[in-house]
Amino acid sequence: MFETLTNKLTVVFGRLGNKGRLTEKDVDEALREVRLALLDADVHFKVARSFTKSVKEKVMEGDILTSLTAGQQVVKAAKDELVGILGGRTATLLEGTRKPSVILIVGLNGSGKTTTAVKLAYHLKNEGQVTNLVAADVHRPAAIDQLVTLSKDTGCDVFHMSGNKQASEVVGGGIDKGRSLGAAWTIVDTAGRSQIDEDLMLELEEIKKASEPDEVLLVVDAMTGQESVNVAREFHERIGVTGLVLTKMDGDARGGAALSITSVTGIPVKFIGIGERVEGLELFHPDRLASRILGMGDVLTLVEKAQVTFDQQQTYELEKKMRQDTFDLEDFLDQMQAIKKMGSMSQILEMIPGFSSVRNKMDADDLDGAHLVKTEAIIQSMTLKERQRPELISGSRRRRIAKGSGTMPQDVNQLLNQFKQIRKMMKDMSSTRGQQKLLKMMSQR
Ligand SMILES: Nc1nc2c(ncn2[C@@H]2O[C@H](COP(=O)(O)OP(=O)(O)OP(=O)(O)O)[C@@H](O)[C@H]2O)c(=O)[nH]1
Ligand SMILES: [Mg+2]
Repeated sequence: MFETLTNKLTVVFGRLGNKGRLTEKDVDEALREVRLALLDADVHFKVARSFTKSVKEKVMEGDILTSLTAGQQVVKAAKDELVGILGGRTATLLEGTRKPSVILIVGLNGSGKTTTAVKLAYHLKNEGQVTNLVAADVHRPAAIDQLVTLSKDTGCDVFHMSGNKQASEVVGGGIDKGRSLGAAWTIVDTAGRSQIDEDLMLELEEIKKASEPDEVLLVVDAMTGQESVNVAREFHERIGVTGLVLTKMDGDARGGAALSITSVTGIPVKFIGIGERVEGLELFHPDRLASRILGMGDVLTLVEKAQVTFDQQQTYELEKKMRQDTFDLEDFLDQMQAIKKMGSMSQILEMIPGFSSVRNKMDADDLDGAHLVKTEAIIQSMTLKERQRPELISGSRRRRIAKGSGTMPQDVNQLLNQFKQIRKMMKDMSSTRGQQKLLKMMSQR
């Protein structure tokens, strides 16, 4: 997400952040580069202009040029401003007073409405809230099947009707169904069109009247560029939009346009879609995204993802093993497989502070595919005893394992060394002193 932008900004701000006192010219030059990088990422020109203008003003008003940490303060001013552009604070879903609260999902054709409806149901269900879905796209014959199939993994009920039904009728039935299930949320997937046309708007108005939604989420494909700003404006004028979902933020979309929407229309972004899988939805946190864009990482999201992925019992046992120093290669394999569930390795690395600069030097394939597959193959070629006591692995065993996994003895060696380091790090971390050290490292960011 925003790789190119992040890379450019990391260079500019990295250079600035390392400087003590600054001249006005230093700041102007840096901000000029920032503005070009923003425009290049398709951020709306007015937004880019007002961003650099505000940062400059803050810097000059604050009289910070002569400070010994001037560079860092400029970076901080830029981050605060970026957070503002992205909407300031995290916007949560609007709940109604009656149950279920109704969420209408609207948007252009192919923007990701159906996928988002399912992801959102999965997200809410994971939070322990009963949620049902309604298939109100009555125009495309395959639409109902698509929703039903995608929802299988969520375990949420999908309401649909056969025959020639009006969308608003289906919605009414779906809300009744939600009520009978005791649902907290009913999510309505609606039909899209290739352009904003009158029929669609009339139908949506009818659905809105029939369902009195608490939340109207407009799904916007982040790849559509500046046009997305107009789409948002028009939907908002006709239907009244309460929140945005930006989808396809996983690609290196020049998603800057999408980022300018809030600033231009005043509608907050509530979620972002990052991938086709049902887990690929994140709450939109302006401060965290700003950190990520500026190459400062996003440790909080990473921790939350880990919490969802690892269950409590597993975490407890892992901690015990770390404390007692009995973590073995069998556990390592389990962990690796669990981490894979958190998302792609490159997505995870993106959230680690400072990693964006290292990441460029690494081959994405190496991160996501080849290397992990190799590591897994090596561990799988070991006997259980070897996994539990890697120190048993002698030269002849090493050759056997390499042969079994289609790798070289050096690869086996490398893995064993890596594992030793990880084990040592874990032991350190599980001590109070190690944790204090880690906290100190993180708080210095
Ligand atoms: N990479 C990526 N693909 C996505 C994301 N969200 C949706 N898609 C893909 O985009 C395509 C269209 O998604 P749908 O959910 O069918 O879009 P829709 O708005 O319901 O489409 P219509 O009902 O035809 O208007 C599908 O191939 C999805 O898998 C995302 O966040 N990232
Ligand atoms: Mg759809």
